[in-house]
Amino acid sequence: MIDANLNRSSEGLRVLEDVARFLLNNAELSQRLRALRHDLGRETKSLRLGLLSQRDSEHDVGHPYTISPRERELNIKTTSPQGLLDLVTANAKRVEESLRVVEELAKLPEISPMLNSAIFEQTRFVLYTLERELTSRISRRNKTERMSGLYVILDRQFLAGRDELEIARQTIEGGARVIQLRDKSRFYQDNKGELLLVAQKVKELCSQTGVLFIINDYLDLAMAVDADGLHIGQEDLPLPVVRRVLPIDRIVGCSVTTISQATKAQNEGADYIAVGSMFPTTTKMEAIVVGVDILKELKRIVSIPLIAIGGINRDNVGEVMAAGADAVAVISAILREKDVKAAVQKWVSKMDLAKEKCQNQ
Ligand code: TZP
Ligand code: MG
Repeated sequence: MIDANLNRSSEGLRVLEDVARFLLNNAELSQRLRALRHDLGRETKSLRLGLLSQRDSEHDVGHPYTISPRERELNIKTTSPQGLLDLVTANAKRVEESLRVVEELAKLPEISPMLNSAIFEQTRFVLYTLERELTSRISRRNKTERMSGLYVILDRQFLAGRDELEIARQTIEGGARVIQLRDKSRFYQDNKGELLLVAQKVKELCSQTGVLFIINDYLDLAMAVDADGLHIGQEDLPLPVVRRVLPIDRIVGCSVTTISQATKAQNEGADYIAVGSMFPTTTKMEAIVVGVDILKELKRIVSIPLIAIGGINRDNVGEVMAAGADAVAVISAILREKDVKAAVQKWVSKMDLAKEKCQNQ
């Protein structure tokens, strides 16, 4: 039992470690998982020869080949993971359960002199936290992978009386991939109930069409409407606080103007960053023009998606994409158009062309 369960736990840990390393590109998580696997190996090193000499896999009644091929096939069909999230959950549980078995065995008087039960208990608790972090990363990755193309910010100020839902519909039909609801003039500040109704309708439309739905600034609204994520700036609630409050599968975007703000945001768990202003803009009065070149530098330094923002129009969007933007966020250049759908369509084809050009270079 000890041999089988130590094998189970180190194998399961290796699966989790490789998911963190090769699929999530997360050095920190994969190192923590590796450290756990190595610690366990060290703890049980002195038992290794004894355990191996007791091993008799061929006569194990649970050996996979003791059951019929048909039964085995059925087993594989019913227990196979449906996706990465399933795979991680199954392996985390495998490790947690096998650690628990060794922990209980280590309490027996004939085993306790050789194995310290408390070590297995501690490891199990470390893994509970790691399982949560891995699950959170994977469920958010399903969203951040969609963070590309055109990101349209719906700000009431620029709607000139038009209906948010109608403009959202046109934006989506035109081909935008992300919609953010923004209330910079704080029109809805004292009327959150009304904004909630608007947000619910836009969110419903986004869910039906597979478009990401982000709320700007208002954490309460993002929670109430179950948005895909929240976007914050440097003066909003701190990122770690937002991260702690939001459900683990919701994304957080952060506005930055410098390299150090960008690395800080990434380290604190931002899922994407909005960099800008790329060019002069009259939309945000306090905007600092940081220029396009910062994108090239950030591309080398951070691994989360980069959203370029500020003063972007159809003439300069190619330059922004060539510099490394994963997505482009726009307010005025789209919302000032009468025919929003047609405007978005033109943007999307321009961006597709620019992307093709980048890939051919
Ligand atoms: N952050 C930096 S610039 C900016 C924001 C929100 C305004 C972007 O609006 P526009 O009209 O696309 O320049
Ligand atoms: Mg803000």
